[in-house]
Amino acid sequence: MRWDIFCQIVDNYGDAGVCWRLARSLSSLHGQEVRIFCDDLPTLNLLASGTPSAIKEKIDLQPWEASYHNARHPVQTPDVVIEAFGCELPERYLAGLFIAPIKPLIINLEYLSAEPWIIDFHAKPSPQSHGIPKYFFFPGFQESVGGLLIDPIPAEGQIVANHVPDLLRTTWTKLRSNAKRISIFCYPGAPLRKWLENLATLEMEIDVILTHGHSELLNVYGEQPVELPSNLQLLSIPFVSQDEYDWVLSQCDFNIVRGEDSFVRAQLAGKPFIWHIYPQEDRAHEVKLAAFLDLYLENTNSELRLAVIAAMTWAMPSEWFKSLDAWSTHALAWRTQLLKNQGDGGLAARLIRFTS
Ligand code: TRH
Repeated sequence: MRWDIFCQIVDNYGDAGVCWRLARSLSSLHGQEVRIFCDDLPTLNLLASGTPSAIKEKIDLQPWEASYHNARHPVQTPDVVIEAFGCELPERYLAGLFIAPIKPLIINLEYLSAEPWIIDFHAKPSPQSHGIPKYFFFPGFQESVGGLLIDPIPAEGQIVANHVPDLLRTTWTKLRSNAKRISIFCYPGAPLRKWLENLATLEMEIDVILTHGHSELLNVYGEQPVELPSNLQLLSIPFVSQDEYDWVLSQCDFNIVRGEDSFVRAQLAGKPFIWHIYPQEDRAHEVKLAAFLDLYLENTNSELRLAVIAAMTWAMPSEWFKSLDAWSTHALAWRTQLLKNQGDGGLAARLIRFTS
């Protein structure tokens, strides 16, 4: 089938991250023909830059405006149109669909959620006055919803050091072999400075990998630049490609992640993590986090449960770090369970089945 994916990058990288991962899955795993229309091609290209060229070359990346030409004859009608995160299709593109002899299916690809209510809304029609069929599609964890983007599935465990991506080589030479390794990718509201200061009070060596922009974030928080005891080493890395970032997650003992894509990747890395969920004004994010924790902690004992909840709600590391080993074992078991649940191919495969 032919797929047109519409991607509008609002403020962060998540929209591009999800669209790219979906496109590569549809194309490389399922042999679909995919075009992405994006309003910020440089960002999309940056994320995609680490993807093997044999995969990348098959996906047609176009600026948003290129979709307007659809109103000309002959119309290049896709079979499926994806509105990522409910972005609105350009009117001139829609106009082309009106005159197309065979109408595509439009899919409103929603935000990932672990909340049970999505089961009732997933795959339901969204009737439009223009008459082109449109459906809601909810990514999620349960069997009866849209699934997760799991491609590419990272290898279990840590990869040997000689595979270090070029951009990360200098940083990797500074890592200490006995130190715990933590990567950080969170939103500005996190109590990061206090968290790191507390982390430094633990009697162990810890290397902290700050993703792009986070060291600046740290110094903005306090009047003084951060000065921490030497058991804690802070290392900044540049913005890397999506595949390279996945690799970083797999190399750490603990990760702090944020929007939907890094959240899923942290789980596939099989490592403990804090999900710094995107904060919403009406505090809807707290309900979403609780729904995820209900699933994630279903089979854990009360000690680990309390430790994970404390960590995910930004309690200081000294309160829960002693549970890291038990949490690591759980994270691996959760990864196995997740891959089993998504054994039907996850989101990309479920989309194909739904639209075929
Ligand atoms: O960028 P995000 O904060 O995106 C979020 C989410 O989509 C959220 O649901 C939405 O409401 C909000 O934006 C507006 O986080 P996310 O989803 O984890 O996406 C980050 C992407 O960037 C992911 O694909 C990983 C990638 N990435 C890199 O490719 N290189 C890097 O160096 C880093 C740190 C991330």
